[in-house]
Amino acid sequence: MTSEKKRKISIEQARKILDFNWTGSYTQPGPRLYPHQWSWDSGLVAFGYARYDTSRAVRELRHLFSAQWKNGLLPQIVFNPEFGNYFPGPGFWHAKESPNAPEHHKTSGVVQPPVHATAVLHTYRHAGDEKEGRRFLEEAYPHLRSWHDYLYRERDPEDEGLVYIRHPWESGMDNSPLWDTVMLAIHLKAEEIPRYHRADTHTVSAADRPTSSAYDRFAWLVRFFAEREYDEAKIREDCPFLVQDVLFNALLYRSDQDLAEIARILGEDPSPMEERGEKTRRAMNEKLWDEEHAIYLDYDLVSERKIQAYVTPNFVPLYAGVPDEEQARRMVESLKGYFDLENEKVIPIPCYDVHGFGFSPVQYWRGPVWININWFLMRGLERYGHDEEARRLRESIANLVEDSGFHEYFDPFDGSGHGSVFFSWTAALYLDTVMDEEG
Ligand code: 9WN
Repeated sequence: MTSEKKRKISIEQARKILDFNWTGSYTQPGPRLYPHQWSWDSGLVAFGYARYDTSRAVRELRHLFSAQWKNGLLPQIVFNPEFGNYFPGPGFWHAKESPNAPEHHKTSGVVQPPVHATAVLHTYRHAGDEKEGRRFLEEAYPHLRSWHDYLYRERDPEDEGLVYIRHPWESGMDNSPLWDTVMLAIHLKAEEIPRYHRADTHTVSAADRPTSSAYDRFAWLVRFFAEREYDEAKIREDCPFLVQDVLFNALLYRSDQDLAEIARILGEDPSPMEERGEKTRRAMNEKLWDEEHAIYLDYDLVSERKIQAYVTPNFVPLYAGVPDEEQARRMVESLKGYFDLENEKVIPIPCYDVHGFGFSPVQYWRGPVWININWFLMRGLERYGHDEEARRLRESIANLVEDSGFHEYFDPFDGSGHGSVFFSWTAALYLDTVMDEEG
């Protein structure tokens, strides 16, 4: 089969997968493993829908916003009552203990990376009908403002410009080596471990998923939040997991800029968002930048130390425009140590240094290739004018998906697919990647 024909078939398949996972109001990230609505998945699939059906992107984001908490928290999961087979479900979260929980939806009580203002602006720019697009901007704007207000108010109590996450699930990279030292410090006695039944290990290979000791701590943290009725001030008093994460803050900075742009389009004052974003950019460069390795590092607020885990999502500040030109040039050099950007045929960038301690090619977030991280990095390389590297990365993303299928993630050595099949953001970002090339 010619590569052109292969691409045409894969584009059709990607659309079919998104249609298959579309429930009528949101897109399931993966048909069996992830039946509910996930926050950053919804933001990311909007980039695929923007290529062929912006009204779907509008409905996707609208459904997520309809589950926003009264304090602005945009939940990681909006539960669909039709599906019970996911742990932890609403009965474990007890989100209704919070006076801020939404009335008409059941949700989890944590968040995910803030890609939403970026997704909304992108959807608007691709909307065929200018009036409809503008109406959506008007509708989304107050939700986005209160989402960012929540983050800066509740997650940046010292007013540093950096927001913290309080659970690995909030990072979107649940099982990353980034969290190892923090999780190690959570000592649990047998009687402190909540009783629960996992659903994930019945659907996909248990060996690829987080260990049960990681899940014990995930579940324990959820119970910790519920016991404090999701009161952020009470939680931060003694929560053992409080991390200023690079990916999260980089995406927030990017979203701040996009929210400022939305304000400009709507004739509102963009300066509060611009100022807040600028403070975040500066703080990332002052506090999180690692001069020696030319990468940004996460900061653990509990032990008051940088987390020395050199994961590739920590190069995503390139996508957001956080580094200056010289920092970016050094970052790209450093990134080349993780991936052969000179070689056309290789598989895209793994999510962790293949020589890093605790690397695994197949374990969830501990080394496999994720399409969203590669897509951010590709856009980052473009942003700083590394066009040739960006082009190679684009080709390798496209080739991997065309050869292996629309999996959740991939082994960086042999390209085999792992995790959920028919994974929505793989399909959506594949579409955005290859259709970009075709104009
Ligand atoms: C917990 C849905 C989500 C993604 C995350 C990914 C995975 C969930 C899980 O799936 O996390 O949120 O059950 O492991 O790590 O990034 O949003 O696709």
